Amino acid sequence: MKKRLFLSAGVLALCAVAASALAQDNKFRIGLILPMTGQQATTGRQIEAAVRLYMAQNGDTVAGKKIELILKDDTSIPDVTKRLAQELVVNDKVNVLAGFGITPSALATAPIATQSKTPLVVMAAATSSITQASPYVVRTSFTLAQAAVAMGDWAPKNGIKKVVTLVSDYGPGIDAEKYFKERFILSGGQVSESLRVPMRNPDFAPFLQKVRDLKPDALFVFVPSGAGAAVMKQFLERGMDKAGIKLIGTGDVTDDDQLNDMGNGALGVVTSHHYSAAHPSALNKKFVDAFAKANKGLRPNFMAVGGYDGMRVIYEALRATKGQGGGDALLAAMKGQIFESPRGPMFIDAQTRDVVQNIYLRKVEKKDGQLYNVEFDVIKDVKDPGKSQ
Ligand code: VNL
Repeated sequence: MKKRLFLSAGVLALCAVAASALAQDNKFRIGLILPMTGQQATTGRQIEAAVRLYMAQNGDTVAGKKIELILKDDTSIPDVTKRLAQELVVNDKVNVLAGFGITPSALATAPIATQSKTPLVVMAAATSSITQASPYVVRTSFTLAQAAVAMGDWAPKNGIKKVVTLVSDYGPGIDAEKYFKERFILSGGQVSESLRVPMRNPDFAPFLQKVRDLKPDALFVFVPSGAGAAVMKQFLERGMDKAGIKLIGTGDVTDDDQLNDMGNGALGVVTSHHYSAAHPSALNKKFVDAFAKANKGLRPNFMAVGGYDGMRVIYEALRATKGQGGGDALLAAMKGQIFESPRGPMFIDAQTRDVVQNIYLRKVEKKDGQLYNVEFDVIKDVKDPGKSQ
């Protein structure tokens, strides 16, 4: 018994030595947790491609540290995300956690960031409350509140008085519904019904039938990236456009990952969002071209830009801390970063650790034979409206 105790103490000591050797080697480890399979796989594919592009363009050595990317597939199951994060922190000694395709995955992992003092860079998930779940969360994606408020202001000024809302029934959908509704009603709009569809394996048909019967001026939609094409298809199949019902929403529904395959029925759909592959800047053109070249012609969507900018925030924090900082120093160096993204100007609000950025109004148009979200108006430097309460 004594001997066994002694042995396990020895093993433990060895582990501790190995762990501290790992922590002091010349590597900087990024634990990237993404949904690479399952319902949210397109989000994982887009972000992984963008992260690898950023590394290819900016090198894999920063402030004398070799960047090591450790990619894990959480299949968008929050319990799996959390377990993977724990393993990455304890076994791999990652310096930063990044990725997080959906809100429940980010929320499940936030306590691990807090306990281990590890910065957690949210590249996709977009419910306002995520940054409040841990002081170590930094976000480079967007919030649904940011995008939905812009549509709530635009719609009533453009002949849309009566709306039905249809959202995915979880964090970002509930935020989209709330912030759209609040602004829309403030300008005299009327929301006749608010419908919520299950997040997993949604069937939009019965909901769309209901919308058709209610005959609003427009249907406001939020569905997560990857589900937009199914909504569009069923909207058109039911002849809702011909019945005079417009489709509006946050830009998740006309996601650049799927938009070009949605067909001409998508023409004219107006959405509000922070990123379009058609954003007319030199930097974005370079980004879109390089991304397509490295990925068999794939067009980057708003998930990709969240991943790309997330890497920028991590690289610059490592540079600013000269490769010597722990989690707290890295976090401090992430706060307040200001730079030009392919989406336009953005910064990380030092108080909230959330992204401040332009929100654009865009209309689906054909350009060079392809469907794009063409920006026609902008609301500058939008802070997350979900932080004011
Ligand atoms: C979320 C928000 C996910 C917006 C999305 O696609 C999206 C989220 C996967 O916070 O879960 O488009």
